[in-house]
Amino acid sequence: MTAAVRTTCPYCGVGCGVLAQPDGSLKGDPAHPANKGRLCAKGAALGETLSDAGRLLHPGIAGARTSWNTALDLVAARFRETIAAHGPDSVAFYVSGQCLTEDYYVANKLMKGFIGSGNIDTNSRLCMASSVAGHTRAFGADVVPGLYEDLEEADLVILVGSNLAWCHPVLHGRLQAARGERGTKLVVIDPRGTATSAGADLHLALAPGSDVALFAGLLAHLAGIGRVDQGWVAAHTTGINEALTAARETAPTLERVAALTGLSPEEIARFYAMFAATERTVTVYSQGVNQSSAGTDKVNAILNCHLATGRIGRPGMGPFSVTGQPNAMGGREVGGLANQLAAHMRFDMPGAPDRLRRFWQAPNLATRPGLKAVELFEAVLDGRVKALWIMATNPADSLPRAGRVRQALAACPFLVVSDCWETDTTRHADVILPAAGWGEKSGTVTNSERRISRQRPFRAAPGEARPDWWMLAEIGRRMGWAKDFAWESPAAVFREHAALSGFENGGSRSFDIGAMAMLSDEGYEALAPFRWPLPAGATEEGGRLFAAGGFPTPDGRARLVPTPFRGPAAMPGADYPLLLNTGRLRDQWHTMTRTGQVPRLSEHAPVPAAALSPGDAEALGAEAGGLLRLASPHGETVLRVAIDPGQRPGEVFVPMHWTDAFTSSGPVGRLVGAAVDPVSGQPELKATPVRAEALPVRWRGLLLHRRAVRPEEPGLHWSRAPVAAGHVLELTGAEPLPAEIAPLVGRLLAAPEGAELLHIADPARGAWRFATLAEGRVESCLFLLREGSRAALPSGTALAGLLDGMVAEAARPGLLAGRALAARPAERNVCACFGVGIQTLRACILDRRLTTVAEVGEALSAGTNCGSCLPEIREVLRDARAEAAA
Ligand SMILES: Nc1nc2c(c(=O)[nH]1)N[C@H]1C(S)=C(S)[C@@H](COP(=O)(O)OP(=O)(O)OC[C@H]3O[C@@H](n4cnc5c(=O)[nH]c(N)nc54)[C@H](O)[C@@H]3O)O[C@H]1N2
Ligand SMILES: Nc1nc2c(c(=O)[nH]1)N[C@H]1C(S)=C(S)[C@@H](COP(=O)(O)OP(=O)(O)OC[C@H]3O[C@@H](n4cnc5c(=O)[nH]c(N)nc54)[C@H](O)[C@@H]3O)O[C@H]1N2
Ligand code: SF4
Ligand SMILES: [Mo]
Repeated sequence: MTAAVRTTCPYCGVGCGVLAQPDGSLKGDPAHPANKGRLCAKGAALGETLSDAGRLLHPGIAGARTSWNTALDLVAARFRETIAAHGPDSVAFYVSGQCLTEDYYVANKLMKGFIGSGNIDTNSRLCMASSVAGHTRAFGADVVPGLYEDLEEADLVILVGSNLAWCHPVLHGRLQAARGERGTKLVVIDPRGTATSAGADLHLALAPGSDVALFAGLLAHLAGIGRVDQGWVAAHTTGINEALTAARETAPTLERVAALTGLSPEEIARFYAMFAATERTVTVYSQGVNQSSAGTDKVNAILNCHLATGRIGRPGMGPFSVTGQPNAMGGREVGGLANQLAAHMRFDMPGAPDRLRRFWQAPNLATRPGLKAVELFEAVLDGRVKALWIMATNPADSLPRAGRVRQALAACPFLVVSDCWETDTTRHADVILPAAGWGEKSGTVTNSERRISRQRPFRAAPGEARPDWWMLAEIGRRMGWAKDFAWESPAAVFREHAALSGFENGGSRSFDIGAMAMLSDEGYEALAPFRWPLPAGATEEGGRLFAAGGFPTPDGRARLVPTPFRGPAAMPGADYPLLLNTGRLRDQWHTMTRTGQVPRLSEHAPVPAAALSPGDAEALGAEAGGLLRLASPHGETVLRVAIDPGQRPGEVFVPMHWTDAFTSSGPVGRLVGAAVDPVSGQPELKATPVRAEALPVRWRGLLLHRRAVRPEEPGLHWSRAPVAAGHVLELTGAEPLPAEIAPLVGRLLAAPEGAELLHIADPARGAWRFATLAEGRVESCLFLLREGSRAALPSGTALAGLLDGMVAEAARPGLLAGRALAARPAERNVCACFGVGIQTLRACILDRRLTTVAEVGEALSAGTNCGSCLPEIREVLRDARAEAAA
């Protein structure tokens, strides 16, 4: 590589541009409009995920290596046979918002146009389906009307169920910078106190699932004080009376809203007054809204308020659904959900199926929607679906009732999985197809503001890994549709997708990138980020939509939708008295196949923990760092305890990231219920009743190992984090250490044959240290402490150095006592970009009397790169100030 390659970050839907430089380093692309050079901690650590180690390198059948030809022939044959015997609805694809648009287009065309079933669904069902349904109900199509600039040009930004500081850090950084300049007010609506709410002017910690009541109350309030924009509403909408009637029924008074939401009438009144008084208002919403059994109504309750005030599509105003995955939007554009067709066409749109049939010359176009994710896996379990291809998603961890999903995967007569790494899902596959990953494949993604950007390759795919679109096209050809799946490049797929978006469109469908239908291969290579719509002949990229109406409905008007209130599908009761909320942490990405390899990204939160309010922790007798057994009707797990004053009493929060590969706790998805929204089919991932029980801690330990070992000891809780040359596992034992510890130690150290064992035992103090050496290198180290011991464990990072290099003969006696092992308490990283830990930060702030984040940045660089840690730095500053004053 001689010139820098412009590409796009593969993580969140902000869609930041990344420059891969000739020297192999990566940085934010200053020319990309989404990030203008900035990256968050995850984006900045992308370079550390590019190792070939651990990648799937060759196709495999039943665990044995095979050739692409054999694997593809088998997949095509088994799909053909299954369809011949049981019909097209007996097969399915389950794909992902992490597929590129070109991959997605081919998958959808193959399933809906040629196989002839609607059975292609995507993990976007768990993510954006309620927004898609809400947009479609209100606007007539799945369209985000605004732009990122609107967050900077607003006077009031409302974040509903969004932890923007951690989940969309660069956009959050843009918002914070704008607040600094124009004093934008920020309201955060989230049951939990988060890094995002810490910086807000108003945090409404509402009862889980009560958003509809809050926004219905807002609509009724706006009407009550005459803030409805009557002229705009009359010209561009229908349904206001019905929506208002329903809103007034749900929320006749502030007191009623207060009763439903658990907020005080004063807080609610303050929020309503801010909304009513501020023309330039943007309402951003994310998974606290979508992942709910009332998700679609939550979306429409928000959209109703913007439509009623005509605050849409103008600078600094509008509802703004931020997307999670890098190509959540692209997947919706190609129709990757089971209830969509392609290019924003739907089964229920007059003329659409026929138009698509003609465009594709499809022999067998699906005539009705297919199975949505949760139903799809039920159908696999009960045998209706007999052949399934899973691509770029890890449902064994990320679907609700993950235990049941695993039963379905195990029961599936023919399971194909394409991924880049081994996962809890690939373990069940009959055929594994190794996928080219980020930095290796070529195509496009669409971010939250409708901007289409290129992902470009800058390194060779390892082994025989190939891009997903190629695998799908190969299967299409091998199933007998050679000319329909004949593309030779992603550019050719993109042209077809663009042509379809413009085909017989004439302004009837918002998604139109017809201008790209004739793009040359060179043009595709050079394609700069642009926003849709961009119809044939357009000279300017798409901007804000709907300020002057023109909605893609038959009458051109938007719909206000009545949203009667209902709470979560299952509420806490005697058996399951707490409510489980799940979501994201700052430095991990989903099931950790990539971010879980990067030491500095694991430092922010090295172990999965269940966050409890101080009151609940006390009532349960749970202590920070102790163990908690959590159980729901679907499964149970044991996790470490974190005590968080930001937790609402009665609620537990558990991050979604950890899997069986990283912890004995496994995925929290095992506990999560599968109630779905009746309109969108999106599961309620944020509200499952659970019960909790504190477990005693009998001993603690730390295990350093070259290999990613998975101890299986009864009563042992462990979680693993990567370090430079291996892994460090935190161990917590709920059963007493055996009197004879040698067998346990042997199993944990798992040393190779003939390894040398060093040990220091101090049973009187309840402390033991062991190391194994093979060929002059440390293989593993184990530190054990009986509960109550006054000794301390070393920190994982201090230990990590032991895996570096050879250990000289003379150094062996000192190995386990050496300075490297000084019992330094582990320091949690605050700034992942510059590796600044919490102790260092506090010490420096107190020492040098720092008072602002700018001063901290100057002193330590902390917070000066991506800014995702600024909320935490502010908190440390506040605490330090309080301490200094006391
Ligand atoms: N670091 C990081 N960033 C990511 C991802 C990641 O894995 N890691 N994933 C990306 C993806 S795919 C997505 S979809 C986005 C998700 O981004 P977000 O939606 O911001 O993230 P979550 O943590 O899932 O949930 C947001 C908040 O919803 C709150 N919530 C729960 N129930 C309710 C409720 O009833 N009402 C309201 N108002 N709020 C509620 C939760 O307490 C939580 O703080 O993040 C993207 N960005
Ligand atoms: N409890 C709970 N569950 C949740 C959520 C929650 O908040 N709580 N959030 C839900 C949401 S919003 C989402 S988006 C999902 C995410 O859940 P998943 O999609 O299951 O999570 P990922 O870990 O992102 O899985 C992506 C997989 O694709 C692989 N991969 C990466 N690049 C490629 C590629 O180019 N090709 C192929 N073939 N594979 C690739 C990765 O190695 C990884 O195994 O989780 C959902 N599940
Ligand atoms: S905010 Fe971070 S994760 Fe999201 S696209 Fe930008 S760099 Fe990637
Ligand atoms: Mo998502």
